[in-house]
Amino acid sequence: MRRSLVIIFSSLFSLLQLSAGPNNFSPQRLYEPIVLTGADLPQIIGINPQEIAGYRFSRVQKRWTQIAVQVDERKYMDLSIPPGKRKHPAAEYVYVGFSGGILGARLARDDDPRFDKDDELVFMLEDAGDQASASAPAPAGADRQRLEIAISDPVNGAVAYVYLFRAGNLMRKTNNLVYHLTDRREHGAVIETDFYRVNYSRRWVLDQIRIKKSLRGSGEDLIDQVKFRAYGLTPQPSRKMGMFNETEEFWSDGPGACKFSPKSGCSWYLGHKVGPVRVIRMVQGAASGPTTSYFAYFYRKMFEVQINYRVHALPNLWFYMDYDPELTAPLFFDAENSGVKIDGRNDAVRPSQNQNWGQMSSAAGSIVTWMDLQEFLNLGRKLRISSYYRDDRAFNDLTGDGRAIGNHGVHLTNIPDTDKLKAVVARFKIFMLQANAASAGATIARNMENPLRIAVRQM
Ligand SMILES: [Ca+2]
Ligand SMILES: [Ca+2]
Ligand SMILES: [Ca+2]
Ligand SMILES: [Ca+2]
Repeated sequence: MRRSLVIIFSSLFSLLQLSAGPNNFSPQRLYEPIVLTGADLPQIIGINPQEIAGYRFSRVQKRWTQIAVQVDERKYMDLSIPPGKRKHPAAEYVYVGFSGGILGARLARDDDPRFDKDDELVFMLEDAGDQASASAPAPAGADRQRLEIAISDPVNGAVAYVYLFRAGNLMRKTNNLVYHLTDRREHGAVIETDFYRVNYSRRWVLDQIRIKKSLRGSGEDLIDQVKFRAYGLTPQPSRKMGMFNETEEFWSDGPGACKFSPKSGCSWYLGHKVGPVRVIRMVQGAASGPTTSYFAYFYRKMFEVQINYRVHALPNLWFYMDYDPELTAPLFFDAENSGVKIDGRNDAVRPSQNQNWGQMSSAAGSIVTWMDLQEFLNLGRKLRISSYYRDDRAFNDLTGDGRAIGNHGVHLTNIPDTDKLKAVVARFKIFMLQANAASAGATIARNMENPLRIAVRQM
């Protein structure tokens, strides 16, 4: 008995060794995309993006399987307000090939229609496979030459491989991604993958996150809104404006008047792109920060928001999650607190020195938020970032449902003037987890701090 168990274990072990593929990465790692620029892939600069095809190899089956690969062409553009006048200077890499949007034809195509050094190539780590020997014949319809991309995890040493081939007339593999514009004036939209669905009711207002049954969620909406506050959490007396603060709704088109955008609004829509691997959505402007931009990237089981921040000096800024009051027994976790009841009654949470992750787990699904505010920290010693937590059904911050449910995020104070050509870049990522997930934020934060390593080799 014992002997046969040993045999089973050792043959399992050799199978595991044979499949060096994505099985050896942590489940949280497999949420990540691999984003490479042309500068990372000089071997394929100059080829037509339509001709790039990606494959994984199975050593057990001795077989290639095509995977979804996306090329997003980019160009560096002047986005100053007013255009060319440099009162609010800005220049940014923007994605081209967008439909609609205020920049119109300027975003229609890249200056160089081939794959160039600032264009991005994207695929999912989850789709990677085993290493193929140089003598393995190319897949049908592809050139013999190939580019081997080895992806390794510095946290646990796992390795997996993706191969790029030049192939003219293949059908291309895609993930199932949907972008559906629901409000033309405010650019509301639904974005959907096989595993989750989010809703923007307005340009800056993200007000639904639903985790589907395929990821062991219930499909119910988990959040009230993703919230931003400038000046005060609630309106504060101001000599010029009366009672005043700014919110994610103000940065959409009001209530209140903004004079900065070309259409006298508070922000405007640059466009969106749906590709085989990810959806990109771009918004520019946040009231008196008219060159602040909000880029969002939606992948299979997570999404990422990048804020390019350019604003005059600001005394107070908050960014936080606010949950749906109907969730069943939700719990909050961060680096200092574990299993705090989100029930609309305040909790004695320990402030987190390491404010970069938070988690909400509920019977309808769980999410981990992770933030990178390093470029804000680099702005000098006067600026302070502290963790923000508030669970108080009697507190009304005046957007959404009027209750503070498990609010967690950050409070920045004494932000200096950043209204300059080069933005202060902040990123936050939202990972979708199954119902009642155990605390996973520390693993995710460790992964984010130890990014995957890439080695490229022509064969
Ligand atoms: Ca380009
Ligand atoms: Ca190009
Ligand atoms: Ca509570
Ligand atoms: Ca609320």
